[in-house]
Amino acid sequence: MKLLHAADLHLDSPFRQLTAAQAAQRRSELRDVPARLARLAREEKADLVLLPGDLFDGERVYPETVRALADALGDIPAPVFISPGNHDFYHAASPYDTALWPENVHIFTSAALTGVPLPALNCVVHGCAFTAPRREDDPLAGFSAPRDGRIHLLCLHGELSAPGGFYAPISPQSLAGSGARYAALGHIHVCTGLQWAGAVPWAYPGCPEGRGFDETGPKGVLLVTLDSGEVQARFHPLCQRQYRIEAVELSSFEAALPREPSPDLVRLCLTGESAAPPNLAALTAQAAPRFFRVELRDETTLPQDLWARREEDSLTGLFLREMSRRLEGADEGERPALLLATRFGLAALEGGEDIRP
Ligand SMILES: [Mn+2]
Repeated sequence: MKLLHAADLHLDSPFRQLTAAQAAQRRSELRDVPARLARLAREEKADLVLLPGDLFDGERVYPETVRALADALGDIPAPVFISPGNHDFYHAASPYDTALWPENVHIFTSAALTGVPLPALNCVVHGCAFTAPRREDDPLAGFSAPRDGRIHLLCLHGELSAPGGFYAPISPQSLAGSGARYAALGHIHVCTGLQWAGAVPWAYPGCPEGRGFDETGPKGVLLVTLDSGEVQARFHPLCQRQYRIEAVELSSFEAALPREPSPDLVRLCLTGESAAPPNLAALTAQAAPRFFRVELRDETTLPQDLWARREEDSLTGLFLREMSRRLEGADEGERPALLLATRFGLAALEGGEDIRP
């Protein structure tokens, strides 16, 4: 049996960090994820599609987004299960209740775990719904799948953690005690690959498109195969663009830029030594045409030989001694401001050009 497991699409995410035009483009690309997912399900001949929650980012969902999701899922020649999560929790006015959904799509609407038998696959899919933005109980508490020869699968949105969480804290013990053949989980935006709670395999696929620099690298879905006793989960990238964070030596900045424009959203962290702070505005303008979006961070340090001048019997020496003393005691958060202060101070002392932007 082959499963397609995807979660956390977060359709209609606002993409607030982008310009209005870029945000609209990203929302449109995100809206295309269900069609890509459906294509993959058809190509891979998936027997079942499990979507454990956060398909929508929030309450405000464009009608065209709901239509795009429903149409794409209807194009999958296999049963599809949705377990609404904390971002797209089930309620009477939610798209899960108001929209028309294709016949092959089953949406769990109860907070209590419910089993849906699929006799053709000799399988039962157990799932439940968030019915509010939070739930603090373990949706699996006390659950144990009957040993009836059928394949019992879980489709759940929640955090695998100790009790006390706000997002359906599923305890590793209750997962291990569930007797499931596979637990398709949603909520964590990083792909975990296949993990085990006792004898129960579980995974989070992560989100299929990154939406910020906290969601970097290739994003996608899991293709899970269940054969007699064997479970395998294969990550399949589905994203159109990636968020990437890369270090670039200031001295080779131009050479580090890609020749062909990159579709990605990239944060370049400038490294190396520089007496003056890099002109971020100019460098950003230079890099901008090479990426869908680029932002720069200055992580350069002052040249070592400049610090050697702290031995000088001069005002500059006195100033550098004081600043290096402060830098030694500083934590990571304070260092950038102190380095900038050192640069400003040196420029002022040496009569250099005013380096303020
Ligand atoms: Mn989520």
